[in-house]
Amino acid sequence: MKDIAPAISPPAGIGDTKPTNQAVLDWVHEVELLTKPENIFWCDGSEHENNFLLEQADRQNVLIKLNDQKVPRSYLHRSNPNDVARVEQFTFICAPTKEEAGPTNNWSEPAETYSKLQNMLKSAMRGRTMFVIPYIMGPPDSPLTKVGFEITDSIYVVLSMRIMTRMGAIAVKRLGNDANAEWNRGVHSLLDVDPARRFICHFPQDNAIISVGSGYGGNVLLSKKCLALRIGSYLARRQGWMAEHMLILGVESPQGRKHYVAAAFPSACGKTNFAMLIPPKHFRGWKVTTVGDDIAWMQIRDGRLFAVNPENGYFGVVPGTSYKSNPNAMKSIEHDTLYTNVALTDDGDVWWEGKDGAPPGHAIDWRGNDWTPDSKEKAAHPNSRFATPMRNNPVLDADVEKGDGVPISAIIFGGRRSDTMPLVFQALDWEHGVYIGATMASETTAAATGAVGQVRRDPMAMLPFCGYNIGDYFRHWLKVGKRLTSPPLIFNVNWFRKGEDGKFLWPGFGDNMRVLKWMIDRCEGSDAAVESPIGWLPRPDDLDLAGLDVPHKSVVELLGIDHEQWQRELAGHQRFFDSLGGVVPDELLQERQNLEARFKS
Ligand code: GTP
Ligand code: SPV
Ligand code: MN
Repeated sequence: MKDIAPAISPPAGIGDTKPTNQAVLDWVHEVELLTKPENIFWCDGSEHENNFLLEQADRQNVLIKLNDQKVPRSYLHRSNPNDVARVEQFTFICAPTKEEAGPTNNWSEPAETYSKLQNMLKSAMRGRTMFVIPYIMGPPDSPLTKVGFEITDSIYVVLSMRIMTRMGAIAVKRLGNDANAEWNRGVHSLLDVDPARRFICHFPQDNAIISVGSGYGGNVLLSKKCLALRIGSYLARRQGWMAEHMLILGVESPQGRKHYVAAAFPSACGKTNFAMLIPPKHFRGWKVTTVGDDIAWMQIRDGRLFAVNPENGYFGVVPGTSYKSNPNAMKSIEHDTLYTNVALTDDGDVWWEGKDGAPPGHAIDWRGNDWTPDSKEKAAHPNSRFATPMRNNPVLDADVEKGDGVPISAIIFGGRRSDTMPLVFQALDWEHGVYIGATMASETTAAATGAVGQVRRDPMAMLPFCGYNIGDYFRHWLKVGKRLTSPPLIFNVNWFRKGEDGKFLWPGFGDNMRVLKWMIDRCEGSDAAVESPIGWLPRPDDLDLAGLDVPHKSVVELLGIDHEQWQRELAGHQRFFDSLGGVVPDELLQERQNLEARFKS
């Protein structure tokens, strides 16, 4: 299987509906002159078009059609083995000055970078089709919604964008004919899928993105990390809203009281799973619904935060997904799903580590090699993904299309920490909550290339996604807090604490409802908590643990704070702030002092 494919020749009536906005036409013409494609395919997002492109992709060996009896209307794509995750070291914020990009981003000078990329793009699409994808991010009637256009020479990108965004005519219509309207320009080319020529570059001041040399997810679906988070966060600060790496879920009590919460966990740390949670049996009558699983755009209205999910689909981690861990995800990916880098069974089904049932006796692994249960290699890549429309989710929230967004009662931060961080605690106030988010850390995962399992600071789960100076980002959070008269409560969770035996102490997944319930009770004014140096903590009795098969001793450990570990943690916060070279706002430096003082008193 491959990423790069020759030009396709669609019949009349497919791929020939040009948008009318002159600014778009001029830009496309410019990219055409540079990249010299064989032809241009103007996407309209229709089903007819999608079916045609799926058939072409199958014929070109970019996709494999799966067994229609097993997974109807679904396909498998294998990316180049050198191209299986985001590449943070090749991701750049090309703001006018290095200072604007700040200490956590790679920066390169915009004029030089444009010229370097233009050189790479010269004739890069020769013999290929250039697809023009109009799309919107956000519900059609939301004031937060943004228009983007992505040019790409990858048919896989087109098919993925149709799942992940509201694509085609809807975007052309929303943009209209105003040549000065705000829209994002995204150019993507596979080039030759060579890591040596792989760059993901953002030009926030021009609302522009250029991505070359990759065919993988977060590097190339420019709507997602590039626009909705990196450029999004830059626009959000200037325009007074927030773009965050957060899931959004609704939780309704048996009495019919409903809250929405937003949660920022780093990549592959449990957002999709938490957003689709099924409460344990004991919680009869409680309902959790999904608004979004990866990105939240939030605005302030009447002193409260309201959130929309800008996306239209889920690009989720496959391994570990099962009817046991996440039945709603399993139902979502049973049909109309585009799989990347999972294993293919002999009967045309998909398989991955952690799927229900016994492994197949033989399969083709994610690299395209023979695989048996005796193989040393994994059948599915640890960062293999599904792209599936959010409409497939059986617990999709009824207000997912609501343009005004849903009111947020709580914001949750959380990382993957085998020690130090208790199962849950609550911030003392907004500023303390911002400090907790700013000093968050998590073990690295396969979602980005590089070492896995290393603890690194990942403020608000935005380290790889904040499109400007992180100090200004912290200031923006503090400023938003001042504008909120009913701010969400802020919590921190850790599903990943381990005991002495190296095993997770907490069962996670559906049982996270027990923690969610405590947080919702706190939002409703419950006083079931004790104050500690790090914030409000539940006592074991404050959590509803009925029917849970976890020893009391483990629960005590999960909710405990080890002072020695926390002294190390405090030193880690200090080192992190020091490493940012003076951009950290005074309020957060003060919060660190307060935390230290609380441990001493
Ligand atoms: P991105 O899409 O990369 O932003 O990730 P995400 O935050 O949506 O992560 P996701 O929910 O896909 O989870 C990633 C991995 O964490 C999967 O392997 C899950 O099985 C595992 N995981 C999720 N929730 C839990 C949990 O509560 N406990 C444990 N132990 N593992 C979990
Ligand atoms: C992440 O890495 O946080 C993702 C997957 O959500 S990707 O879209 O590939 O960035
Ligand atoms: Mn993500």
